[in-house]
Amino acid sequence: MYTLHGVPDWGSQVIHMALAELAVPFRFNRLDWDAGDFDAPAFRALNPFGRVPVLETPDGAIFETAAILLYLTERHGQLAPAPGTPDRAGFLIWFIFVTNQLHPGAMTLIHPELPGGEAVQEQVSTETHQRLRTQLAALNHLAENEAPWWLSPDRPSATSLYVLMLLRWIKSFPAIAAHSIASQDYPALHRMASGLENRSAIRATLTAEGIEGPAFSNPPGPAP
Ligand SMILES: N[C@@H](CCC(=O)N[C@@H](CS)C(=O)NCC(=O)O)C(=O)O
Repeated sequence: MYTLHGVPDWGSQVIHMALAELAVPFRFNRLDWDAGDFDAPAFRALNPFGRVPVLETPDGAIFETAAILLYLTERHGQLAPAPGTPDRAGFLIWFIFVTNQLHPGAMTLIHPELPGGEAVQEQVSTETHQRLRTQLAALNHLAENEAPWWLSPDRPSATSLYVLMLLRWIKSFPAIAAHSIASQDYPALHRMASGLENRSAIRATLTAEGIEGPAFSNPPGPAP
C-alpha cells in the first residue's frame, strides 16, 4: 500500500488525485506545518528537503511531483501514453513543460517575495504573470488544435491532473490579486477542468481535502 505524505490543497493534491484515479489502495498522512512535521527527522529521512509530496512505495520513498507521477504511470500503465507509443514524445514534452515552467511560475505568483525580496516582488509578480499567460495560451492552443487525449475533459492524465491543480493555484492564491488568472481565459483548458473535476475519483479527492465547488474550473479568487 502506498503512503502519501501531504497537506490538503497543497502540492500533494495532484498525487492524491492520481492515486484516486488509479483506484489503488493508499493512506494519506496529513502533515501539520505548525506542529513542525516538515522538520521531523522521520520526514526528512523520506525527503531531505522537507517538502511535500512524498510517496512511500514498494521501491522506497519518492519525492518531486514529476518523479512520483512518472513512477505511478509506469507502474500502473495508466494516466500517460506508454513508453514506445507514438503519443509518448508529445506527452513528455508537455509534461516536463508543466512541471518545469508552469509549476515554478505558479509558485512565484503565490510567493513573489521569494526570488528577490519584498522590494522587487511587484515586478517579479508582473513578469511572472505575463510569462504564465503566454505559456497557458500555448498549452490552450495545443489542447484546442491538436487535442491530445492527455489534455482532454473526459480522460485524465498525469499532465491534465497537474494542470488542474495549477489552474486552482493561479486563480485563488496569487499574492497580488490583480495577477489572478482565470481558466475561462483559456477555453480548452477550462473545458478540461470542468470535465475532469466532476469525475467521481476527483470529487472524492476534493471531499477528502475539504474542498467544495468547481475547484479547478472556477475556484474562488484570492482572499482580500
Ligand atoms: N519541486 C517540488 C516542489 C515541492 C514543494 O515546494 N512543496 C511545497 C508545498 S506545495 C512544500 O512542501 N513547501 C514547504 C517548504 O517549502 O518548506 C515538487 O514538485 O515536488
